[in-house]
Amino acid sequence: MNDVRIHRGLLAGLLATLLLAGCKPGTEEADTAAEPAEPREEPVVNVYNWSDYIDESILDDFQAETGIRVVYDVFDSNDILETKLLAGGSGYDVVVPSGNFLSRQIKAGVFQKLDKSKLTNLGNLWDVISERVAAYDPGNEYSVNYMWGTTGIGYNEDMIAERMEDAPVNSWAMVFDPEIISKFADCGVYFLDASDEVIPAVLAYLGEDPASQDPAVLEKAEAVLTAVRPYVQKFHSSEYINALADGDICLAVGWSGDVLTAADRADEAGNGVNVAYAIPKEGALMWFDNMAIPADAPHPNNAHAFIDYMMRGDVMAKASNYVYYANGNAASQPLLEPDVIGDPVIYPDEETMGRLFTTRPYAPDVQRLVTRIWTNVKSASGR
Ligand code: N2P
Repeated sequence: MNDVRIHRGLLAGLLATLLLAGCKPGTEEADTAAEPAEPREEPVVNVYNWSDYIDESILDDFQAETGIRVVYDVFDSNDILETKLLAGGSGYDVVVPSGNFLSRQIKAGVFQKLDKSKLTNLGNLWDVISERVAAYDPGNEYSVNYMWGTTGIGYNEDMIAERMEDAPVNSWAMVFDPEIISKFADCGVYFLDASDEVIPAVLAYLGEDPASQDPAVLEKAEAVLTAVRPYVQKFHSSEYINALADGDICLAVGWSGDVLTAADRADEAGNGVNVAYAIPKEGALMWFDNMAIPADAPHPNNAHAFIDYMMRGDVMAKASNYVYYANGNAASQPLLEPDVIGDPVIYPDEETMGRLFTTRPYAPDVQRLVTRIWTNVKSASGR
C-alpha cells in the first residue's frame, strides 16, 4: 500500500514539474508585458490589536473616509498573537506585536515588507521612536510603531495606605518582597501574564541585568516569584483594568496606559476609587507595540491604507488622548492633551527615562527555560 502511495506521489510531482516547465515561456512573455493591475480587494481590513487600545470612533472615521470596513479583533498577550501568526492563515491584515516578538516573527518570515510608496504619512513618524524600534525591525522595513509604554505598578491609593502607611509604592518591593505583598493579599493582587515582562522586572528588583539571558540569573527570578506566588490572586493581562477601577483589587503589575485607564474609569464612575501608577525606582521595561502586515494577509492594500491613516497626526493624537499611551508620531504631539504629553508616566521626562530599560528576544534555549519557569510559577499553589 505504502509503495503505491509513494509512486502516486512521485507521479503527481512529475506531472507538476512538467506543467510548470510548460508554463515557463508564458511567464517570460508576461514579464515583458505591462504590469498587471493589482487584484481588487473587497473593502474590508481585518485588524488584530491589543484590547483596550483604541478609541473606536477612529475605526468608524476610517470607514467613513475610505469605504473600507474594519473588522476589529483583540488579544491581550503576545504569546496568543504569536501562536496565530506562526500557524499561518490567521486572516488578519494588520497585527500589533511588541518589539521582541516582532523581531523573531520577522526572522520567521511571518510578515511582508511594507510598501512605503503606499504610506504617504511616513514623514509624520517620530525619529526617536523609529530608531528605537529599528533595534527589533532593522531599517523599519516591516513595521510602524503604534504605541509604546512601560510595565510598572498599579495600585489603589487608599486600600494600600490603610494596610501599610509607608508602603514603598515606587519600588518593586511592593510586589516582589513577600513581607510586603503579603499585607495586600486580602485586597487582591493581579500580575500580568507576560513572562518576558515580569521576569525582567524581578531582575531589576534584584539589581541584576533585567535583560539577562543567564540561566542562573533567571532562576533567581523564579525563586522570587515562587516566594510571592501565594499572594497573587491571578495572572491575567487585561482583567486588572476593571478590577482596579471597581476596587476589586488593590495592586497590579500592569501596563502604564491601562492603569491610567482604570483611574479614568473610576473617576467617571464616581465610585471614590483612586488608582495610581508608579514606575519603580529600580527600573521598568519600556516596550513598543508595532503595526505589521502578515505575509498572507488577504487585503494587503487595505492594510497599507489603514496603517497610513493611523499615521496621521490628528488620528494618533486622538488615539493617545483616549488610551493614555505615548505614540511614535511626532505630528500628533501638538494635538495631545496637556495631561497626556505633560504626564511623565506617559511621556517620560529625562529623569524617568533614565530608569527605563529595554530587553532583547530570548535565545531559543533561554526561551524554553523562561516558559518552564513561568509555567512552574503559575501552577505553584496559591494561598
Ligand atoms: C493595551 C495593552 C498594550 C500594552 N491594553 C502591551 N504591550
